[in-house]
Amino acid sequence: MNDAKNLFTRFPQNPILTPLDIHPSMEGLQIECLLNPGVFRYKNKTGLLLRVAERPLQKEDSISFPILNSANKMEIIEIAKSDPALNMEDPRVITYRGDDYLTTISHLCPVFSDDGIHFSMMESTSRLFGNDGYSSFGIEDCRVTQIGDEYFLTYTSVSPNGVGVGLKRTKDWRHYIDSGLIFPPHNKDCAIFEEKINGLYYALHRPSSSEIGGNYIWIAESPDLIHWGNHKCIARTRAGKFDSARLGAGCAPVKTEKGWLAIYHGATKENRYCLGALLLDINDPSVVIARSEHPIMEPETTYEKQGFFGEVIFTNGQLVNEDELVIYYGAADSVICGARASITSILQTLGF
Ligand code: MAN
Repeated sequence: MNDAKNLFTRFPQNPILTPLDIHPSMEGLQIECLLNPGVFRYKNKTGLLLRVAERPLQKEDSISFPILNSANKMEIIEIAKSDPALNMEDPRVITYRGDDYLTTISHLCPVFSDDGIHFSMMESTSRLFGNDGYSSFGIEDCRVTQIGDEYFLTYTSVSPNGVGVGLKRTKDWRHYIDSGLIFPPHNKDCAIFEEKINGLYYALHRPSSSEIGGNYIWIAESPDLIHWGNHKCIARTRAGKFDSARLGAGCAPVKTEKGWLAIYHGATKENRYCLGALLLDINDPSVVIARSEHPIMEPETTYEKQGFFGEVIFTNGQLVNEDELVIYYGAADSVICGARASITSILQTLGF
């Protein structure tokens, strides 16, 4: 097996999008991070569904962050940094009086490009926001699966009820049909396959537990994309490796002659996020044929090592052009980047 740690060639233009490229969703908020885009093709353009993380301009002595209140209105919570009940060790999360909050609220914003490098918003499309008691802390990290002329959006829905997977669908990136939560908390990183296998839809997902069990990749099947069952755990964390603390699927696996190729992220307990690959049986994707021993991409550049949350490469969207896999990814939870690799070279690292 090949030990290559970086099979991907990064776009020379990286980062291709930063918070300065998008305007905030409302007055009083600023964009802190752009990250983890879903990817799709629409009207001969490349589309990215960006995760836009916002909060108010921060003051010296306090921390402030937005949440959606019970009337679905944005409300700002402000806490003095001197308050002993405040824990802000993790830049992403605040614990206050025993309750967890996020330091930013995320929504999803579609942007489009003719060349896959320069992206901008399109007048006729609209952003997606949290809109209920299951998304009052925002919606994040959306995978986009195209089936026919319809796009299925599976995203992380965050609220005091927990972190679950929501499903919306659209045909025009303007009108969205909401199907509610398809996987209840705690679950995220849900990627629906782009075709049926033996008459059923399949999805990778990531339930987790702080007690027995862990942050593992599971697979489920469904007759209708709404009701999911026959859950099986297909990839667990591995001590001493790049995926020792948690792992989660990228987007819809790629169909190859050797099987379904699924790119995933693996992290250590120090929160270093790298990419790996799984090869799944073409007729029964709950069977793992091969798995990366080493990362196929790891944080290397300054924009991946330093940012809102450094040492992170996180992908949940890609395009396939014959043998070329183009991934778009969030770097250091701050900016959007792209990279390319040949599918053949990834399969070689898996022993094929
Ligand atoms: C979480 C994910 C991502 C994020 C990483 C790194 O696991 O949900 O949103 O990019 O952490 O912070």
